[in-house]
Amino acid sequence: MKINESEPFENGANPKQEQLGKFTTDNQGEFLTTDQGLKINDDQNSLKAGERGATLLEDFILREKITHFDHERIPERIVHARGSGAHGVFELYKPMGKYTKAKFLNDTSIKTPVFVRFSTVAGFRGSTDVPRDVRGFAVKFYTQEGNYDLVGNNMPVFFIQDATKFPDLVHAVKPEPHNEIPQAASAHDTFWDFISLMPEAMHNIMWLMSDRAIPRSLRMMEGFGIHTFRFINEAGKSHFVKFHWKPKQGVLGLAWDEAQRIAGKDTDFHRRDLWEAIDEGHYPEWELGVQIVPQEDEHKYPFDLLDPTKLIPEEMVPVEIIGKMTLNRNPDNFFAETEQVAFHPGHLVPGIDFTNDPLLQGRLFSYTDTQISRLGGPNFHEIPINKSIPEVTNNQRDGMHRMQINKGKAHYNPNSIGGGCPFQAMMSEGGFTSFEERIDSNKIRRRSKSFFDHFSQPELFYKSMSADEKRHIQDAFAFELGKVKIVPIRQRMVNMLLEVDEELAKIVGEKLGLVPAKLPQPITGSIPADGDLKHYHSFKEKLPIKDAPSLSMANKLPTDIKARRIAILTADGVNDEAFTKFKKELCDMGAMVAVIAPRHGFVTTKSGDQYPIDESLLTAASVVFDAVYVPGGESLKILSANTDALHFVAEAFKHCKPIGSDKDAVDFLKKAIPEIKLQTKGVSTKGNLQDFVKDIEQHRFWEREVNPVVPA
Ligand code: HDE
Repeated sequence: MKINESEPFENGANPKQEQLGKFTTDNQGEFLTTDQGLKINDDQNSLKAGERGATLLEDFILREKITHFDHERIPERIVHARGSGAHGVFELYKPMGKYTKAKFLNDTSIKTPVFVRFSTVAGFRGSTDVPRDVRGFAVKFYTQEGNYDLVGNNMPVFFIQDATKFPDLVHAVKPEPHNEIPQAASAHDTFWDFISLMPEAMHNIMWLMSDRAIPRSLRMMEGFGIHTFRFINEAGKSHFVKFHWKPKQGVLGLAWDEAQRIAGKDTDFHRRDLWEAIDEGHYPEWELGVQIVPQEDEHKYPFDLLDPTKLIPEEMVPVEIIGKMTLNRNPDNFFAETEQVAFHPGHLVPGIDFTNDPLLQGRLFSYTDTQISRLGGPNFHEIPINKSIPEVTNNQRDGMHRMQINKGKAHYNPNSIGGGCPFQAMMSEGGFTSFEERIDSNKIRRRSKSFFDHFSQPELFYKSMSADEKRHIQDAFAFELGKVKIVPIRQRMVNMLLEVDEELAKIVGEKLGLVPAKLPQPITGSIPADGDLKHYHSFKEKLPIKDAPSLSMANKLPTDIKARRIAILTADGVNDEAFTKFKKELCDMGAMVAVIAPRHGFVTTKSGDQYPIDESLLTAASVVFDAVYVPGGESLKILSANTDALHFVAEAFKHCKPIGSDKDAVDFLKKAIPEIKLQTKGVSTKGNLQDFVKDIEQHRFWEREVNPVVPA
């Protein structure tokens, strides 16, 4: 059966959900069976030679169960092993026919199902969600023309300019080979050794040292396709395009100290946050934006559009918002969906094509190759989560775990026995054709000179940061390099920073006890054995802008408190109104509110009403909340005598979070934070909901870090 091209996308139907539905089972009301469908009578006792005798080899039920168990694990992804997925839908705001013929970007009535996987890069599958790391942001669009994958990151640039360096980069950042230390961390010798010899990495390194690398939530980060792609319209005209995902939830980060504590308190912090937000109906949304550059303008910019270590500042080419993605359904089964999903930047639809970005070109080989070893063979496209909506009809045959049963004997093209089927599609029938690009050149192993400005964009990035963001970047460098044992590597990095920004180099140098020095030219470690050195000199191109506000997270705060986590810290004897009114009003605004008390069970208010406690101080930690509110009442006596309660508030203050309270909770706050200034920004002690909510929208009050009052 062939799926009618448009039918499943109309009438609000979700064709992917329907397709997946055919593969799901919940065992409800069913007998327990073997893999062959045989009903099992006893699944708890193996077959033995007598009640106390040895187990018999004959026990095929036992053998099947244990054999299957023995093979439950598949190799984890070599990078991006730790991830979280969700289903959703993409809706187009306006037809993009002027630029692309892709159907899902032309018809605003179509709702395209998507599956998204967010990930960290360096850590193993079971590692923490909150290391300092790039985050993967991979989206599979199940379009009526086949699957389109936008496999991006939460940062708009990459570390290297050529795919051949990727294995080196990944070896350098992964745990060191002799002792497999450290896990999910870049703060070690091999990573910084490599980076200090790789000036092209500096732009991505600046992003990595910024708060972008410790997102507050997967819901609160931007996504980028990084490479320049092409849009191709019906007339065959090409435009260059860069893709952006802009979260409606704002772009927010954690404090570094907080991230390290979360790694111990809740390693699944991001996974849990995404799951619970979707589960509770706070569906995260991102708008899809495009930066479009006409083909004729390819050489108009002081950077090369093919260089993946460069972005196009939004101040130079604005981002046009064209649609919205909503994540509205959690996976039914982590392994079947999130683990087995296979992304590939080469999964294209007509109307979208590649450029010659040498990093992108290398990726096109890697992704199929890695799925073959990870998912066990060439038929991974048949795994339900990877299946396209249009039926697959081709002459690919056999291989491990083949599901499709192809009838007939013509499995080659051209054929006459099968009536010439399956047919090639003409362009008018949706047949894909590659963009015809004229190339007249020597075959050569060399980088273009236009790729050798490694520092103007890192400088622009640093200069565009707020004072708080700059301080975080300085601290991050000092932390990471402080963990490096080999001092010459630290020195090379501090010297490298001098090429980016003198102030930054000096401050980081100061923290490490080093004085930045000018690097010799050429400074790149990517010089071939017979390389002519003159080809490898770095330079700094003059950018037409000095400041790009679009790069700063400080300009991307949310405008509401939806799905933000607020702790109401209380105990028995709390004043009824203060407690119930605040809780209700915060929940009505879409916040995720948890009642935290010294023990589990119920909290009894002053009037004797009882309310369930969500988490006790035995298990809860302030680091997993965005803000804390302390209502007044007799409860304050209990809290004042509880060191965990005092620590809870002090830690929230240390991490610059909004703290709200009733008037009578002031003494409790002063006991928790003796040097607290009640007029400090982000502390509202008048029991005023509006003040507290405004502070939560603000997210953090980073200026508290300048003169910290909470020790460690
Ligand atoms: Fe990937 N990358 N990558 N990468 N990448 C993989 O594919 C690779 C690069 C990205 O949630 C692997 O299925 C090479 C850039 C994401 O399943 C592998 C190069 C960007 C994910 C691979 C790059 C990415 C991957 C590992 C340099 C941002 C996770 C498992 C040429 C634009 C997808 C897998 C998921 C995964 C190779 C560079 C993003 C080995 C060779 C640049 C989000 O194929």
